[in-house]
Amino acid sequence: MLKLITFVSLLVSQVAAHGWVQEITLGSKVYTGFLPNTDNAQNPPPARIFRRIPDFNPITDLTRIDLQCGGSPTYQTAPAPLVGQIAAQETAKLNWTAWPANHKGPVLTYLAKAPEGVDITQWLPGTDAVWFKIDEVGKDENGRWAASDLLTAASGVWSVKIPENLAPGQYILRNEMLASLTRFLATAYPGIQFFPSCAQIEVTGTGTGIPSELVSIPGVYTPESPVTSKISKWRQEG
Ligand SMILES: *[C@@H]1O[C@H](CO)[C@@H](O)[C@H](O)[C@H]1NC(C)=O
Ligand SMILES: [Cu+2]
Repeated sequence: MLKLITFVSLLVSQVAAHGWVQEITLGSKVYTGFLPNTDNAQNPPPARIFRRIPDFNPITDLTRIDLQCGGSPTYQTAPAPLVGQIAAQETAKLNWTAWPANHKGPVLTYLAKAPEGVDITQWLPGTDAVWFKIDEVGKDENGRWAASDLLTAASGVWSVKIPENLAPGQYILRNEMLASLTRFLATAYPGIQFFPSCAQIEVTGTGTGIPSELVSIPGVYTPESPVTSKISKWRQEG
C-alpha cells in the first residue's frame, strides 16, 4: 500500500513539473534560490534571500494570500532570513528551472518597499497596497510568449532592470510567471496558473523615485482583468 502511494505521488510530481527560481544574480552577486524539493526536506530550511515556497505547484485562486509570494492551504508566506544587495540601474537575473513548453503566458515583475523602520526580514505586506509593477512582457510580434518561449530562448534566465531613479531601501522583488496551458489557451480565469517568486533585496543608490500608485497582492487581479480574462489576446504594452 505504501509503495503504491509513493509510486502514484512520484508520477503526479513528474506530470506537474513546474518550476522555481534556482538562482538569482543581483548585479554581479549570485544567490541561491529557494529550492522547494531539497530545502523543504531540511528543518529549518537553509537561509535564503527568497521567501519560502512549499512546492512547485501553481497558485490558481486570485483571492488567496498565496498569490503574493507562494503558498498552499497548509503553508502561508513568511519573510526570509537574508537580504540580497543590488544598486539601482543594475539588472536582476532570475534563473528559473526548465519551464514546460505548454505553459504559455506573460511574465510580470513587481516591487514593494518595506515601510520605514521595518526590517524586510520581519515584513509581511498582507493585503496592503504596497506593490508597483516594473516590468511586464506578454507575446511578441512573432507570437512568442514571455513564458515559456522567450524565457527558454534566454536559457531560463529572466532579466529585469532595477529602475535607475528608485529610492534606496529594502524591497520585495516579485517575479511572476502566468501560465495558460496550451490546450486551454482561449479560456479565461479560472484555469490560469500563477507562479510568484519573491526575493528580498536591498537597493542602493541616490534615487528618490517611488510610484504613488500602488496595488495590493492579492487584489491586483480580478477575473475581469485583461491579463486573466483575455490571456490569449494579451500583448506586451508600451
Ligand atoms: C542556472 O542555475 C543553475 C543552477 O545553479 C546553473 O547550473 C545554470 O548554469 C544556471 N543557468 C544560467 C544560464 O546561468
Ligand atoms: Cu501547470
